[in-house]
Amino acid sequence: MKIKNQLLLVMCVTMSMGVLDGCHNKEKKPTEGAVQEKVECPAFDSDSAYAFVKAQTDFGPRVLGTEAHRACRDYLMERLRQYCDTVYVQSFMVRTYDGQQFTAENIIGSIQPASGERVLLASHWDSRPFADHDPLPARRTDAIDGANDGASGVGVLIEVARQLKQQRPAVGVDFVFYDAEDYGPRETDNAPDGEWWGLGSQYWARTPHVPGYNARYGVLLDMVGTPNPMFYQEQFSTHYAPSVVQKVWSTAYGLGYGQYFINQPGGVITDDHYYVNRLAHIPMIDIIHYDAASGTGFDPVWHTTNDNVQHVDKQSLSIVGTTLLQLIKSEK
Ligand code: AHN
Ligand code: ZN
Repeated sequence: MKIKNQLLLVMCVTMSMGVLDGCHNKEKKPTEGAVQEKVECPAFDSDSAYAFVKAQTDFGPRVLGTEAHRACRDYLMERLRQYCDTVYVQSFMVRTYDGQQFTAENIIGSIQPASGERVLLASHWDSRPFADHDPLPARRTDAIDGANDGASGVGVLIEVARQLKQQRPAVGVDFVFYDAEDYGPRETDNAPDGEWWGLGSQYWARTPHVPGYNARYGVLLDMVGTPNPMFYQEQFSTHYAPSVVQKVWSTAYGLGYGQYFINQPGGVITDDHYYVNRLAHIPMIDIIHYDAASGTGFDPVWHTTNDNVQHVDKQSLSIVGTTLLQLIKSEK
């Protein structure tokens, strides 16, 4: 239900930044499987990434229509202006399953926007308006902090952007923070049929920030802050973008992260990457913690009031961020 469609283009203010020295990853010999060649890369700083996660949750739940949502939008734009060359904001109206209407905003930061060779990195930045899986029934109408569910991926990506500012990639990179991912119906809602999750990515995939936008591939992060994460190969990812799954999992393996990036199929998850694959036809995968034994398939704090920053693990952020930096630096 598009009532308004604004596209704001904001040029980035150039900041003077110190230049970091090269690679901090030790060379390691692969023992099995196809491993991507290691390239020089900047060091992902997990304290910095964690601070970017906490800065988001400090606003409170970033629920559509709230002041925290507006304030966090401004914060994310500021961070992208600092680390990217060009920042875009897409404002559009969404209608949620319960008949409400909200302004939603996708926030995009681009490095080397003129390059025709691009990689898309994304996460959602909104937080769920209700903790419908909370163990305490009385808390199930509370909004969630979404430290893992939303903020973790965004925090990793801001830190990746900060590192790439210090060591420029050979390709263009777009950081896309999708809004309105997590306003899907509760199991107890009698929702009308419809595609109620991923509203921001659906809008973006139909109306990209740059007309005719394309990328070599995309990587979505969702719930990457779980301690000892288990990144099984999500099945829409394997279906639509098998070579991207191979590339990312072998890159992680080469970095010594084989125990976290598990070479086995995971869930079938209707996440933002689904719409990017289906509607924009850009091959995109989802790096998402999956635990078949947890009941929900996700982290135990998923969609509860316990999804707060204390449950976000710095090492998990580092595993994902280091893998992304290696991936980007291997693109020629
Ligand atoms: C469903 O469970 C329908 N979608 C998972 C997408 C999601 C929700 N990611 C974070 N919160
Ligand atoms: Zn969620």
